[in-house]
Amino acid sequence: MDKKKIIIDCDPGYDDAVAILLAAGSPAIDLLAITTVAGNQTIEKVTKNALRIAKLAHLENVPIAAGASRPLLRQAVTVAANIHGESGLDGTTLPEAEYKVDPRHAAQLIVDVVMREPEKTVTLVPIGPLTNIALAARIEPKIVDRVKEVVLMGGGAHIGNIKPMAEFNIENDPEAAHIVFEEKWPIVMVGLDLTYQALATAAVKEKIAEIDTPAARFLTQVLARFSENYKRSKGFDEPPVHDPCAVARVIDETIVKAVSAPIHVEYRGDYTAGMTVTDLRGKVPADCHTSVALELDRERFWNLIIEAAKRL
Ligand code: PIR
Ligand code: CA
Repeated sequence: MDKKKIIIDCDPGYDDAVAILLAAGSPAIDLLAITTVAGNQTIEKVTKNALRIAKLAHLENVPIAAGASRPLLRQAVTVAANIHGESGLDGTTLPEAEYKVDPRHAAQLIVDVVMREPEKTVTLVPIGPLTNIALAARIEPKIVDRVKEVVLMGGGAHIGNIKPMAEFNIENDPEAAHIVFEEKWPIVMVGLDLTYQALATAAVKEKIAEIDTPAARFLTQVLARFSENYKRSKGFDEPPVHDPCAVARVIDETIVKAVSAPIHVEYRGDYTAGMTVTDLRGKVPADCHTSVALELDRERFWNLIIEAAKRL
């Protein structure tokens, strides 16, 4: 089996950590690079977290580059300390990272990897605000044709989380999201419609708690704190574990089913800035390059994570 080559652009973050572990522990994935963006926490904090998660997951040979510390036009990201804590991973223990961050900007690392690899072999997996991806597309427009696909966690066809109709990753940098969605690369939007089906239930947490590996012990801490914070801050009985859904889509597209639909990002509305306007009325233009994930196979999704935790 040919492994799927991916770059993860992230802001860890509890669920970003799960996504990185899933990629690291999946035999179907070849993780070429990790890049970071300010989102759940500041760029300094999320980059440090990425380095430490990578250490835990034996990813020492994967380059990690820090990227945007703020959105393209807007002043600053609204960090999600209510959900992810002051460090971005409060209440978890990780090895100290001694390995170095790549000297390149995240956007440059993305460009370099996509231009180096054969055409249409690299999938971008953005799971934070889209600032680095927009910058990469502007630094080297050729990447748009070269990338195989962009499978992102963000947005939603029917609902938002940070605002009634806007999801955090899009709402933090709507202009960057607009740039990314208007480029003609194939995009799969793995948004809240899908990730609200990926709830860390008590049964799931029990299964992970039974696994005796460093990654599984860390995952148990992650899911415990994520659950508490989602309960306190949003009233959810079980937390939606968003980001690994995008990685799962790359591993096996039958686990995360998507339908073709035009999607545009609203970036000017008083109430709707950050909304991903998804046209699900049915008649899809032949040149439509976007699709929206709507249906998760929960059992197979959690099995992917459990199997990855066993391997790490
Ligand atoms: C999750 C996130 C931000 C805020 C809240 N309340 C919950 C992060 C996750 O890491 C995920 O990538 C996305 N943003 C979900 O909106
Ligand atoms: Ca994230």
